[in-house]
Amino acid sequence: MQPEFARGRESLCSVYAGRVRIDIVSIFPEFFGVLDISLLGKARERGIIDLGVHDLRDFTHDRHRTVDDTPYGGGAGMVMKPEPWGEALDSVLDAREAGAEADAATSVIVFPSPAGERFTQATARELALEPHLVFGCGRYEGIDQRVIDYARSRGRVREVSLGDYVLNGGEVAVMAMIEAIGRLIPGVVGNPASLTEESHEDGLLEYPSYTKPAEWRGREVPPVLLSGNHAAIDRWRHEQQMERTARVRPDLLPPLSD
Ligand code: JAH
Repeated sequence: MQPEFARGRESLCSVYAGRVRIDIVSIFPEFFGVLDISLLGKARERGIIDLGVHDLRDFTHDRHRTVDDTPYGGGAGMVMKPEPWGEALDSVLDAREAGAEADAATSVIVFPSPAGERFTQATARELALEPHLVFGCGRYEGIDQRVIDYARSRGRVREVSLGDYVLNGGEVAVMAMIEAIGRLIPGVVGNPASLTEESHEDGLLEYPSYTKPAEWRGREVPPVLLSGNHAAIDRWRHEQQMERTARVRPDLLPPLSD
């Protein structure tokens, strides 16, 4: 039996995949409080996205709630211990498998890492189709590798990087990924056309946008946009996209052939 919100939605959007569950494991669960007041907060209220944030330290058993230890083989910094991670992942995945009659094939477990595959709009589109996402936020020098190996026995694991820079932990990366994924889930963003018109959806950077007034501080809106000639406007916007992309992100253009 489908819940009421899903039935109402199907008539509006035939690709609606149903309720999406997102679990986050972090030593800073409070960090994700802003998700309640953002765009995604509305989706949660409407029952489209079901979010669970879990404190990794709740899965420790010592007085100091220890989550890290020194690295085998030596080296700088600390490594996240496997035991709390094993219990946290078991807790989240056991609950899912019991409640949704799901199995290991159902869940995607995402670990943000500077050593992961690059997160792109294509990654966001893939993950927006999944019914269950688990985000594991590492800190320090990373998580004991056996945790990632164990996670592969409990779901499909993706180690993903937002870009070639190092953060202090996965939390900010997860926030960015959830925003990119969440807005692609039907019903989260009001106007679906605004999704496809964004930068990257067609592989080019966006054209520049203007609104009223037609002149501001001596700067005029390009006259073609006031012409009412929609073919000319489409052509101009495409030229702008090509020019911007070639100038700022030539890596996004197809390779020049000889
Ligand atoms: C740093 C765990 N590509 C962005 C990114 C993602 C994750 C991390 N750093 C950068 C990170 C330390 C510990 C994850």
